[in-house]
Amino acid sequence: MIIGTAGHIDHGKTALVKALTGVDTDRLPEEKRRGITIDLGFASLELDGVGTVGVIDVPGHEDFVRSMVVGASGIDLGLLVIAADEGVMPQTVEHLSILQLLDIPLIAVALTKSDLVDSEWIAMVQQDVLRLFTQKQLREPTIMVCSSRTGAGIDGVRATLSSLLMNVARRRAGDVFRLPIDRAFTIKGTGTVVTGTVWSGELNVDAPVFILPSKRSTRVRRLEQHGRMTSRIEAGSRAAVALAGVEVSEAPRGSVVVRDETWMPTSLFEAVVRIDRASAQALTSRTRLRLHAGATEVGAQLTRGAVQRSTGDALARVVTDAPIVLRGGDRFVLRLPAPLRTIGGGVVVDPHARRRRLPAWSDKLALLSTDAATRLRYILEAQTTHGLQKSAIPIRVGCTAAEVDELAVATDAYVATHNLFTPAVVEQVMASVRRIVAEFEIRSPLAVGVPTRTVRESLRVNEELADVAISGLQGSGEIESAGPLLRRVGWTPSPTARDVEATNHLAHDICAAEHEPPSVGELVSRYGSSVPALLRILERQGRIVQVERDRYYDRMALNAMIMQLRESLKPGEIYAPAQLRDVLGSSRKFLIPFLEFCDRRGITERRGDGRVLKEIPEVLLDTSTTRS
Ligand SMILES: Nc1nc2c(ncn2[C@@H]2O[C@H](COP(=O)(O)OP(=O)(O)OP(=O)(O)O)[C@@H](O)[C@H]2O)c(=O)[nH]1
Ligand SMILES: [Mg+2]
Repeated sequence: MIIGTAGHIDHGKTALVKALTGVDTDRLPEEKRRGITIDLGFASLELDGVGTVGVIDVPGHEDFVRSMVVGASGIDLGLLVIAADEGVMPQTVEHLSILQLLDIPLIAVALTKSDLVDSEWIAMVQQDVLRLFTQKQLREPTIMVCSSRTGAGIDGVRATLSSLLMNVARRRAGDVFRLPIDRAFTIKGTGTVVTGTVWSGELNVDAPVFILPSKRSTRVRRLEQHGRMTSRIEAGSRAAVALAGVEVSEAPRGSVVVRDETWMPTSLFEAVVRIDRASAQALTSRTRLRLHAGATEVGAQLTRGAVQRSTGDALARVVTDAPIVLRGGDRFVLRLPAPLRTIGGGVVVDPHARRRRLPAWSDKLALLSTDAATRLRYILEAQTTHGLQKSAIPIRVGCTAAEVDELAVATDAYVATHNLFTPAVVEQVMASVRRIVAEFEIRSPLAVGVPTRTVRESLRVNEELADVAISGLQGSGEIESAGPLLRRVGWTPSPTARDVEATNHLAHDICAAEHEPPSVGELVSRYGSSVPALLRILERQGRIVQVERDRYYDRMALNAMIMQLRESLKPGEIYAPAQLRDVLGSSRKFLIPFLEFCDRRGITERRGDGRVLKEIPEVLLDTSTTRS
């Protein structure tokens, strides 16, 4: 569990952390000199019934809000510190907004410096605090009155934190590992060490890991959790990871340690955003914003789609200046650079969005109710015929691997071997298959079916989706396959009387020409465009054999030519084309394709330009039983 402080400058955050833990987290010389916190501070707190809790102390100064966002990301409880003498101040409000945008599960208020004011004043400040939470539509917080100077109320703070954290749900088990790096330094003898809050998953010593977005791969040398050496770190803890063979510069704040290879950096994502009304009006897709996600800060621009009137929530496409690491469901904060202020934030609904027009608004997407099933449905619809790889879902959608099947059921997704598709897309592709087959039947009434390959090529969709659609139609008894062909169940070719007559002409012409039959082209010019289909009918009847792409032979004539070869050639001896021409009496134009046909059938074998007759059993000579 992790507690993060929040609150206006000088309101007593660091003093309260020290009163609770004994640790002065302001360790930089500049922090000591100026008496303010500049960078994140870390301490551990032992809480009855909870165990060791990590504490992150953040700066309150308005110039360091970016560090505050880093510290507040991934915490379980936001401790909003308000000095009783000053009450609610600008960064009290801004920090509270950030905790809310980051969806921190618990927010509690510590009213410090109670030694400086009387009880009447405290009651007044408490009212202000409650009003602020109401304005932000936040649940009424627990308010703890205390003084770090006198120690009054400090035990009460400790007890209240215990009871609040006891009821916080543990992070999901079996999730992918992620640790956003908030500090990186070198320790003599150990090398590069990075620290951060473990957002999800577990990690063991010696595990191979990656640093993103640089994709640098490395290995875990040593681990510390809440300041103690350990062999394993877990979600919801503060951890230090010693990385093998990595320079500090290769693992800067803002990069992320992950283990699974499915993590990928992104610079285009889709999100639901909520921008405060005053800023929203001036915001265009060219406005340059600062985006804070986890420990990362990056320049970004966003294009908003339809806005929901009541809440101001909008779908948005966000383009970042540099690649960042995001997961479905991640929260982020948006700030305007000049004047620097927080204007809103959002939740990632598709971290790896495709370039497209944003879809219409759906109420399910609302910032505060976007769950994993909603995100999966949204992504699947965006993926259309591309489908969504199952292995990518835990990161893309933001769920554990164990939840994937359940989510697929919840969204009615069609589950193929590797991908998920929406039922609508499967139905749409099935309709295309029906249309392609029907059109083919109309155009080629003599065909026995459409080559399955032709159907797949015309569909132009993910292979797996084509399979799903075709086998779906086979399953429902609409379509059947016949060898490499597909056809409507019940389809038979329907030759007309003219076709039958033309077939006889063709068979006759090919037979009469013996070893020099006319080409398909010549036959088309004699009898018209149905010739190729009619030839295939003759071929299926076994009356003719395709010897080259554009020429069929009468089967009897072809067998006679092969017999001629076998009778005239001595096995083992090489014959040049000229000698073979004399044997067969064919001109070169016919001879070469015929010999190549014989090579393919294993009757002859090529040696240089010449041929050797192969010893083969008589039975294989029947050309109708083997197809090229
Ligand atoms: N009287 C009184 N003074 C306090 C108390 N808590 C803190 N202070 C004083 O208030 C000043 C600021 O305290 P810090 O704890 O540094 O405040 P902070 O919120 O950490 O400030 P930043 O980190 O710079 O935002 C210091 O001089 C503290 O001694 C308190 O309970 N009572
Ligand atoms: Mg401080």
